[in-house]
Amino acid sequence: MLTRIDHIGIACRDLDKTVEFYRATYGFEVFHSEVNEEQGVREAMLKINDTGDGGASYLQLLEPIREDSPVGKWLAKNGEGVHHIAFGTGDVDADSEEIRAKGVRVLYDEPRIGSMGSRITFLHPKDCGGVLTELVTAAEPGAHEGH
Ligand code: MC0
Repeated sequence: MLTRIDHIGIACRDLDKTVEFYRATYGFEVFHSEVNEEQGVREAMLKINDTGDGGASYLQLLEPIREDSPVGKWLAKNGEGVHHIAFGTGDVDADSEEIRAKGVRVLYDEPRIGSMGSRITFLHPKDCGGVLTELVTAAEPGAHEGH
């Protein structure tokens, strides 16, 4: 069951500059940052609030580390802006199978590793009204306490 907005992914060209914009404008601080080689991004997670399901909601700022990565390709075509939305679930495997059975293309056969050790998959934007949609199951509580 999808129980929260886990994050909104925002594509940017300069992660440090964008982090500074969110800090100076809204007071949001970096909770965690990492490079995800497989996804081709350097990212910063800004925690907005905890949620009633034991998880949290974040803004995820994404800078491509390769031009031919999903975010690199998207930036070249669209410029900076909202890249995807992610829903949180306690069971990404069950939810992705249920959604696949409804005829929506799930991009991965098995969930892959996302931010902070989470397990993630994506739904094709062309089957979701133009919105690239991610499903996320967070790592066990305590596995990642930030940075
Ligand atoms: C592409 N399209 C999008 C889109 N990206 N539409 C809405 N939102 C997006 N973000 C559209 C294009 O405009 C194009 O439409 C069509 O989809 C095909 O796009 P393409 O540029 O030819 O690229 P493809 O087909 O090679 O790849 C698109 C696809 C890919 C969605 C399959 O980007 C993908 O696998 N994304 C999932 C992984 C990802 O995004 N990783 C980065 C975040 P037209 O009409 O022109 O045909 S990593 C992340 O977020 C992790 C770290 C985490 O959360 O923990």
